[in-house]
Amino acid sequence: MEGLFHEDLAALSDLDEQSLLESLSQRFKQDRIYTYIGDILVAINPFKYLPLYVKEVSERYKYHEKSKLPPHIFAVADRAYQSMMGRLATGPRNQCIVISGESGAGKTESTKLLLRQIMELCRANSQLEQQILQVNPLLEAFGNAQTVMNDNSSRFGKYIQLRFHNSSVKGAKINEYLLEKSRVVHQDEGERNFHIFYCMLAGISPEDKDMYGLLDPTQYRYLNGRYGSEDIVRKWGEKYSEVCNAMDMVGFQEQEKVDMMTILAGILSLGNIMFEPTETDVLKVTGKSMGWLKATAGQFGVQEEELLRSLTCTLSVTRGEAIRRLHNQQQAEDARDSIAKVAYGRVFGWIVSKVNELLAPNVDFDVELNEIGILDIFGFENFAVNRFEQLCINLANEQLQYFFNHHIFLMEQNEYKEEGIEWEMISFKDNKPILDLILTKPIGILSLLDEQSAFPQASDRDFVDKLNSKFKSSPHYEVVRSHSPLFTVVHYAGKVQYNGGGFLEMNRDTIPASIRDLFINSVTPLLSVLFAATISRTGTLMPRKAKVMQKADDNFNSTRKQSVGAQFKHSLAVLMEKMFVASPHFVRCIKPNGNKLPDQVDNKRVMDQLRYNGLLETIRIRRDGFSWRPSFKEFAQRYNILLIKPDLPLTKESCLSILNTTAIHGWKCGSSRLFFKYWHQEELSRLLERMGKAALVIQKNYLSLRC
Ligand code: AD9
Ligand code: MG
Repeated sequence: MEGLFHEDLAALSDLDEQSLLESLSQRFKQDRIYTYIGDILVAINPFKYLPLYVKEVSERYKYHEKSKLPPHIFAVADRAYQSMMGRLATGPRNQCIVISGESGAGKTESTKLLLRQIMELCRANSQLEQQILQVNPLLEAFGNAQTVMNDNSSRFGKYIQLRFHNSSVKGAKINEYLLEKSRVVHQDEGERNFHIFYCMLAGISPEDKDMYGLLDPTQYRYLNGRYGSEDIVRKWGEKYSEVCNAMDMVGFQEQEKVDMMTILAGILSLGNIMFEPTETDVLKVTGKSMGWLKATAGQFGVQEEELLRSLTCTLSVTRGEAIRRLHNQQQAEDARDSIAKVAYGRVFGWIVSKVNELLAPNVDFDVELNEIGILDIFGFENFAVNRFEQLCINLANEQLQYFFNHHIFLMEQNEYKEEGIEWEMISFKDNKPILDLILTKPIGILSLLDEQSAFPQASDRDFVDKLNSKFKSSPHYEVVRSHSPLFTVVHYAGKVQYNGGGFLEMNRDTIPASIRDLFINSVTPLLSVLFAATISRTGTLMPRKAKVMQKADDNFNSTRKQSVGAQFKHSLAVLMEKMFVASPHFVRCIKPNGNKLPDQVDNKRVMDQLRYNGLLETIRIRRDGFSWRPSFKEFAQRYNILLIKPDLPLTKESCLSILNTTAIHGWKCGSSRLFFKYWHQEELSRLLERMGKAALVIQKNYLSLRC
């Protein structure tokens, strides 16, 4: 029984699914939430405070030897940092930490802990570090919301790139992926709008409330009457001051903050405008709605009549002739909601680009910067109703699972084959066919969606019919017999039924020219900047003047606007490119139960996650495989000091001579590289360190002799 609850599962000789589950859950019951599988960290969300992250622990994990301390997220930070500094091993200096797990599994908390510890490790320029840490509360307030799966669910994906020169951080960049804008206008049962609305309403002073024209929270339709108890409101209020502090700290101007809050207030008022049909087909806005219209116009800094016009009709120009098309009630409501979504989306994009401007590294171009990237995306989701956004979120998770599989299983085992290492193949669940189902051109779900989105007359039903006819025999697709446009994708993490309703519109995401013009002419400076700017290919906001410097994006912007699906696909591809050339570190988060409760393990749930994460196969490959595979040249260059022969040729023979002087065993030699177990790196580092210390002593003795 003893070895069963081991800190490193890859060290166990015999393990099946049941004992893996048992092992993890026994550790969890003792509040040991972290476990290693070789160099991979498994983290189970405790859903309670644990004294694991205090100063003393943080200090202990700095420059430590992995095998001497219990598994910890801080150890991952340390390893990434040391590898970035070139202290641990050969391989690319740029690092990426990939955190995965379903919604509520603990990815964002892990990201925050990693960031904090990395900042601790490179203590040098304290203001920049504080700014980098302060970005999080700001992004969370605008980009997170309560869902049924997580009270603080990330509704956007982010890749944080920390840039270093030598040991100190010089700047940071945040890439954001696909904010779930539809949440601004609609939330399903048990869910909320973005945190910032509640924070603002709870924390704002009475004077500011008047200034922004805000009323009682229960009045706002977009908040759906879900405000909360007194206790919750107090917490929102505290969060608001935190957000305001963060904005000051990061460097937002006073006027920018005022504008931002005014736009948020405008979005809330806008949501309350209702339309009444008349006999003449012209929609009317009366009574209370008239009041909301006036309020919105004031808050957005636009003319009331023009706002009304852009809600109730569409103006299009055909062969030089302006044609006005009146909206019906549904179209007017859609126009209202799309203004709210686009305004919120632009504010969010602006915050991210502003943060990037403020955190951009202030160094000469010829200074080489190394990078640690941390990926925290939205986890796999399966709600009662799954929309276009869920498809994109789940696609991102498929992509990450593929990245993991590729690194851990494919690349490694291919190398064994190529290099003539004796090896019994370990099979794994390859999710490439699911990625292909969604991404392949011209016949993948996203391409077919684009094809249908290009037809103004096409309906969501047409789109789903098309999917049904193309994929009915695919093992990863299921046709759903229903009047609604439903379809099912069999993802790596389970079946998800999607509602195709709204897919075409969300994918097109066009803003009518009249709405753009309305906002460009706004007297609220920020609003007019936001609408005069363009959104870059990666989804970030680019003011017109920045565009001049971005030739590639310029070319893109001069062509037809890309669909949301195509943009997302592109930004994922760019992300993967970055990640494939960095040294990866994996953190696999596990959600112990669906109730968000401490000390509770739902065995079936956890087993499902272990299975779809492929953890058992991962244990096997980490136990039997060789995760560190330096070329002869890389190895000889780094470890020649062990032979005290600096001019050693960088050949296989030299490597073997070096290794023969050590007591290290269990490695193998291929035709162009060496194959090591994950723990060998630490053993070799220890030898190097000992050698370095010995060299110092010799130098000291030599100097004292000369004196
Ligand atoms: V989502 O895909 O964004 O919906 P995440 O990011 O995986 O999801 P998150 O990190 O937000 O989940 O964790 C959910 C909640 O679990 C947090 O709000 C905390 O209340 C709780 N949590 C997660 N990790 C820890 C931890 N290490 N210690 C204590 C934790 N609580
Ligand atoms: Mg999250």
